[in-house]
Amino acid sequence: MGRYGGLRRLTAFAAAFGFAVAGGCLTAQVSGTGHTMRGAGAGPIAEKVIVDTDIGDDIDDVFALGVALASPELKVLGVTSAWGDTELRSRMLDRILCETGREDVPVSTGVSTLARHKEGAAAFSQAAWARAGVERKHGDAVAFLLEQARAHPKEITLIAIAPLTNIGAAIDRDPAGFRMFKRVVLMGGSVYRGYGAKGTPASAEYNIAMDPEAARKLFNSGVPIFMMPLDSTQIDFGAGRMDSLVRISTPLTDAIQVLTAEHRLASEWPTPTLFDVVPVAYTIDPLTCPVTPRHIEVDEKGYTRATPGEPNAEVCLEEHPEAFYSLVMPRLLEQRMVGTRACLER
Ligand SMILES: [Ca+2]
Repeated sequence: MGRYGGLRRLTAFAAAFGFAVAGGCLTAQVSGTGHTMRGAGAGPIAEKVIVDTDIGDDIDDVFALGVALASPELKVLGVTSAWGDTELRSRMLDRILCETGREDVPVSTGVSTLARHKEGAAAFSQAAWARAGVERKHGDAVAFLLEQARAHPKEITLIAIAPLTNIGAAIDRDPAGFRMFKRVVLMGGSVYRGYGAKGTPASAEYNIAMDPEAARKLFNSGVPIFMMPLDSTQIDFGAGRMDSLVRISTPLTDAIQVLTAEHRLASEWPTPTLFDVVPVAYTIDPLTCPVTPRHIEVDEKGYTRATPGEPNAEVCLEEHPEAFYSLVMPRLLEQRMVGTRACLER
């Protein structure tokens, strides 16, 4: 998810928790030596992943998807849209995949939750860019998740960067099929640190709080969980790194700039916070966010507390911005993903 990037989220939570996103300048090198991209065929077999995303609200999902697509260590089997206007999210995903020449990656539409909540003006901050894409029909995300899990038993990492509604629905529909996922790596929860600087008490984090029941189903599903909560994901992109994207022009970096501008107009956040990129980076290299076992309980308001008991999640509790950016920045700046077709609705 995101931070409470949109006004909807702000009005819902900011007053309650009084957060202020840390705006500190991080000093990681743009091009580190710790994480270099392995060439095709040079490393181990690529990890099969599916990304479940609420792209279009906050800005971090487009970074997360871009890094996943630009990483030869990952084989993206598909992308599923989650939460809110899932059809429009799928249309946005189609456009990104078209622009980057990755139309081989199938897009499926998740459970719409438009009936459940009112969309605020900022909820789909990137709707203009999304609506310019070509409209078409998509398959059902829940069916796709279960088909893929059964087709590749214990091989797929599900990267969950949205409210967990699709995942809850998949568990309801076919719990044994869902257990065929190798693991879920999620951005979600808040164990000790809430929204804001270190020391801020735990928050009801958005991806969990929007659908706590689905989160509980996931934590009880029996699938190994790797959890990247607010404690480790409030990593500011910063003005300097935004500027570095301006110095090149690829379909992905151009899209990020326009989408960041759209998001800024809607949310007034100056620079992106890369919450959702942390689980992608972790999936590529676990040293970017080392985990420790915890027993996590999800309450009905969406708090995720560490309580005594048998561990049910591996949790990254500290951010590691230097390792994170040494992996992320070369992928953004050195990729040259280019599509060959027109991607806009005429
Ligand atoms: Ca998200």
